Amino acid sequence: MQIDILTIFPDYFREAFDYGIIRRARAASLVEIKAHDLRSWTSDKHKMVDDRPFGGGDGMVLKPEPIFAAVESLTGAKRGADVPSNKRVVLLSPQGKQFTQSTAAEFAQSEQLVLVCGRYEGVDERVAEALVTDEVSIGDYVLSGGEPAALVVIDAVVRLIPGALGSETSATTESFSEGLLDYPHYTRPPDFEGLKVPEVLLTGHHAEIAKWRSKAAEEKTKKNRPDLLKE
Ligand code: 6GU
Repeated sequence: MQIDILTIFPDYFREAFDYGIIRRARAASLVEIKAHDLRSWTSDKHKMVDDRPFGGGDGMVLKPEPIFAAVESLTGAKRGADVPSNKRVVLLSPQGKQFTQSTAAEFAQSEQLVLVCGRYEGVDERVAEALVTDEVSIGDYVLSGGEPAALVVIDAVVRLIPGALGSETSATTESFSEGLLDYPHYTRPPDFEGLKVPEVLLTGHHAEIAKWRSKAAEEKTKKNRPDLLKE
């Protein structure tokens, strides 16, 4: 997979992909990740990427021309409708559809992912209307730019690329893939300052342990994410 990030802060991503699973996936050539400076697709001498909003109001809006030019040079497609089905062009914005584990699984199937990071008070809407294949948000809060969201999306996607995780089963038993949160995990010591590990986990009785884990996952979900149980 090729991942291209379009941003006015390419240095934000320095070292971001040098750790853990993403580093391993890159080293194994499962994914190549590049951060591109949006300003390199400007054609004026001041390298302007933003302009004032039509209709008035506070703040600046990212101009369409550099973003359209960048996406065309990275994907070969001029419009979202012309982007081949093995590629995704994704606008990261608080107005996007909620990014979930199933979005991550879908994106993990693609050969190229272009992530467009929004900035300032917004991005010219023609990018969402005509250029991208998807517009996603990572949650109901406002970030000052799409860059942290790009990191989140890349992490969630790369670990789902076949071969990126140590064991192929670990992605299917974790939180959300079954509609529930993950079960609680414990390691040594069995008694930490009076805080005990549930007895059943120390027995080696695999059927009982599986039963305990499934019940504990349900209880944890009821406590922290009751919304998931209603689905
Ligand atoms: Cl993708 N971008 C910004 N700027 N804010 C967000 C977001 C994205 N997702 C949640 N909040």
